[in-house]
Amino acid sequence: MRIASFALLGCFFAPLLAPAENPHWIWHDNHGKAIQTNEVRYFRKTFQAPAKFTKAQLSVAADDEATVYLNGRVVAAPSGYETPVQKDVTDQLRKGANVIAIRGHNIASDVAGVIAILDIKAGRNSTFVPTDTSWLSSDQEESGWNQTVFDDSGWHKARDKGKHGDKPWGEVLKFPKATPAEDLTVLPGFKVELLHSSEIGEGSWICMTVDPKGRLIISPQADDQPLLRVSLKRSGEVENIEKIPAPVHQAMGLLWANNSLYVNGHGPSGTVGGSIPQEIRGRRRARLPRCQAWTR
Ligand SMILES: [Ca+2]
Repeated sequence: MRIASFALLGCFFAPLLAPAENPHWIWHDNHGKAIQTNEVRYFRKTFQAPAKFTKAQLSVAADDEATVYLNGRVVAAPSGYETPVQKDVTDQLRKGANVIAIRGHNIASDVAGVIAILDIKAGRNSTFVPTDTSWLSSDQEESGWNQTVFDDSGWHKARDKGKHGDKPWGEVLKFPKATPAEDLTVLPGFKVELLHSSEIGEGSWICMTVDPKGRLIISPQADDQPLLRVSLKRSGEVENIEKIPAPVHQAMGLLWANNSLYVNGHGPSGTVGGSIPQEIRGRRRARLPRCQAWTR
């Protein structure tokens, strides 16, 4: 029987945490007073980023909701501890001094907390910034509290409310993993050898084609996520993923033919079908074409 082997591309996040980097739930130290309904508390942590970082991924959850800032810019707003947020924050990270800050809001009950971990990658090495009692907290919103330059001498150490995995929240930051390849059922004559999980910012992959160089052109299922070009090693593992700066998203049809990439997806003027010009396909930072290029 002929066996056709192929790689499958998954659409789920990989687990993020190693035990040594386990973050803790934290909240403001109310010195014995019960946490109140609609209580709002502020948290901040300054840290140094490696000079040559390549990627930064944030995972965060809140009981009951939070706004997360990186160097003063909002990067995430989780709501409900069962629905954590995972976000690529590479663009908001700076070399050297940074500050991550969280405004936590307890909507109901006397149970409250925020939990987060920032994974900063520099090549194969990771530096982690987890929530713990080294974070500072305050019950007052002060001007500049979420900025790097801020006098936090009047703030106090956050109170530990339990490590990641503890009750009542559980392992909220353990994101689902793609199904193991051996668990998939395929048609006779086919075998799944390798399965790749998309990473943060790459979204849920819904459509794929192959270009003449053997690279995969992939569309995530979101209007704010670009098409991706995936280069594979001879072993089938992902070697490189590039964003294609074309103004078309959520492709439900992709085809490479006649030296062009044909797309059926969301364009600037709605759902369209068209071909992507060479300057978009071949360069990473090409000028965007006018809308007309997408509607013919
Ligand atoms: Ca609560």
